[in-house]
Amino acid sequence: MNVSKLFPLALSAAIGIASAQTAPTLLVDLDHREATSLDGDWHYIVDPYASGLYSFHRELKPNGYFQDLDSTRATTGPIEYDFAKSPTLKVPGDWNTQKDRLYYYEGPFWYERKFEAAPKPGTRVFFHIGAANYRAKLWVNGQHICDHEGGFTPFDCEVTSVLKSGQNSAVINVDNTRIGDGVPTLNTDWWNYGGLTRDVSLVTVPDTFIDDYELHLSRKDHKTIEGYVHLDHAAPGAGVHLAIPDLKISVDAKTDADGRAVFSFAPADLQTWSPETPKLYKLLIGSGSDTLSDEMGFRTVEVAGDEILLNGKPIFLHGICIHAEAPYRTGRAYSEQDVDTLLGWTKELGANFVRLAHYPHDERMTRAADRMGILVWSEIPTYWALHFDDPAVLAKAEQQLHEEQRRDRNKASVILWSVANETPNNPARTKFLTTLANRAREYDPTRLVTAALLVRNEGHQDTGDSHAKPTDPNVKVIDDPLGAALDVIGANEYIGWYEKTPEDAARTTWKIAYDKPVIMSEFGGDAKAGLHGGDHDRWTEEYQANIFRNQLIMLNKIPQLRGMSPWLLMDFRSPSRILPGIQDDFNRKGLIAPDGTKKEAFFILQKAYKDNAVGRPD
Ligand code: GCB
Repeated sequence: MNVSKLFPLALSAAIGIASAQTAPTLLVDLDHREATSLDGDWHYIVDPYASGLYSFHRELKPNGYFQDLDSTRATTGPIEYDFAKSPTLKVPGDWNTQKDRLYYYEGPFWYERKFEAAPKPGTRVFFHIGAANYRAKLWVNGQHICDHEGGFTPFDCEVTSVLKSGQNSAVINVDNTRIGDGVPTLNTDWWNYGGLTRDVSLVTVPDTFIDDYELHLSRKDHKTIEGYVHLDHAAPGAGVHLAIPDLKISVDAKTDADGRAVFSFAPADLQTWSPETPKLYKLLIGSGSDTLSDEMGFRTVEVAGDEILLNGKPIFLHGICIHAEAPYRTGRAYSEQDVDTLLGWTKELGANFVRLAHYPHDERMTRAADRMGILVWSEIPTYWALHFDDPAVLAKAEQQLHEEQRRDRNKASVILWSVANETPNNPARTKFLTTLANRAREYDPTRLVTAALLVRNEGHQDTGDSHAKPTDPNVKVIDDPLGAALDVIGANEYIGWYEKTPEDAARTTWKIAYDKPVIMSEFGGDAKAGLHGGDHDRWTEEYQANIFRNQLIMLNKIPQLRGMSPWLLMDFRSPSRILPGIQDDFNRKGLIAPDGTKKEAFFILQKAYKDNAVGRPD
C-alpha cells in the first residue's frame, strides 16, 4: 500500500465532510460574557508537509471527498492518524516552548479536542479564538467553519448550525509558516511562536445580541459621552438600554436600519480617567434578552501644536516598550499573571505609558492598563519591509488594524494607534501607510495615529536601512514623508549601540521637519544580566546603563519631545540573537532579564522617571 497516499486522505477525513463556512467576526467585550472555556489539553499532530490538507499531487482537498475514509477506519482498522492517540499540549500556549522538539518548528500543525455542548433554541453559539499564529482553519463536527489570517487578533466564528447536544469535536489547523506577503513578512526581530496562543472558548448569545458598541468622551466639550451600540440580527427600531449607575445615567435609544442605536448624554460630576485617577465606571447595556457589562473610563486625548493633551492638559509620556514575552517561563505571554508581572514592573519603573510592541497583545494587557492607569501605544505588525506594493497585503494590514481597534477602542488607556515600525522610506510604503493611517482615523476619530519612523543622519539619505552609518555627524533628522500622515511622530534610534558611542548621544542634536509631538519610541542596547565591566564593555550592565545616562541628556534637549519608550522592559526571544553565552536566542535589550533580575539601567530610568528628570514636570 502507498502510505504516502493514505495519510493525507485519512487526516483530512477527520476534518472535512461538508462545509458550513462563515466569515469570522469579532464580538466586542467578549471577556465580560459568560463563556465555556475550551482551554486545557488539546491533542496535536505536527504536519510539516501539510499532508492533512493536500493530496499527494498537492491538490487542496475539497470537503466531502473523504467520507469513505471514516468507513475505512471502521472496516479495515486504524489508519495513519489518530488524534486520540496523539500527545497533548496546553491551550493557550505556543508550541515552541512546550515541547523541546517543537522549539524551531514553523509550519502546519493540527489541534483536536472533544467538548460538551447543550445548545438551546433561540440562541447562537460562537467559537472564540483569542489568537492563532499565523493562519487558522476551524472545523467543528467535521464541518469547515472558518479561516483566519493574522496572529495577534481575536476572531469569532458562528457554529450554531453544526453544534450538537452532547459531545462535539473541534479540529483547528494552525500554520505559522512565515510568508512574504504576510503581516508581518518574512523577517522580524522576535520569535515566531506558533499555535493557539490565547484563550479558546464557546460563547452563547441570544438570536439578536450586542456584538459591538463604542462610547467615548467628546473632544468638543469634554463633557458629553457619545457613541453607539450595535445589535446583530436586529429589526429596525429595536430598543437598547444603557446605564452607568454611578453617574445616574439610564438612557434608551432605538436601532436604525443598520442595527445601530446612537447615544449622547452629559453626566454631571464625571470623573475623567487619567494615570493618576484611573476611574472606571460600571456600564450596563441591555437589549431584549441580551445584557452586557463593562468597566469603562472616559477621557479625551488630542494634539495641539506639539503638545499631547490628556483631558485638555499637556502630558509627558514616561514609557517603556514591552514585547508579549512571558516573564519567568518565556514563550508567548497570555495569562493574568504574565500581565501582572509585566505591568507591575512598569509601575515600579515609574512609567505612565507602555508601547505594546509590535502587535496587539492579549486583551488582559489593555484591561489591566485601564485599571492601573497606564497609557498605551498599540500597534499592528506592519514591521520592516512588508510587500507595500501588493494590494492584498494592504487588505491584510487593514483587517488586523480593524480587529485591533474593534477589540480595544473602549479602553481609556489606549491613546495611540501605530501603523508601522521602521519601514523603508519609498513612495509605495508611504502610500500604503497613509491609507492605513486614514483608515485608523476613520474607524476611530477619538485617538491619535502614530508610527515608529527611522531617522537619518544629516548629510545622509535615508536608505531604508534600519540603522545609520557609524561615520555620520551628530545631527539626527526626522523628515520621513510619512510624518505628514501622523498626529504624533515616533522615532527609533540606537546611538551608542548600532552606531557610535554612548557619549555621542549626549552630543547629538535633532532637526525635526514637523511641528508635531515627538515620542522617542525606541533606544537602548543589550546587556546580559549579571555581566559586569567598564562603561565601554559591550554586553555589560554598565555599558547599557551608560547608554541610558547619555540618552537622557540628549532627550532633555529636544524641545518637542512629548514622550519616550526605550527598548525595552524585558529580554525577549529572537532567532537572530545567537551569540553564545550572551544572547543565546534572546535580544538582551531588556531592563529586566526573563528571570526577573533588574539590570543597572532599570534603576537609572526609574530614578529619572520618579524625579521627573526627563520631559517637563507634569
Ligand atoms: C528595532 C526594532 C525592534 C528591534 C530592535 C533591536 O529598531 O524596532 O523590533 O528588536 O530594534 O533590538 O535591534
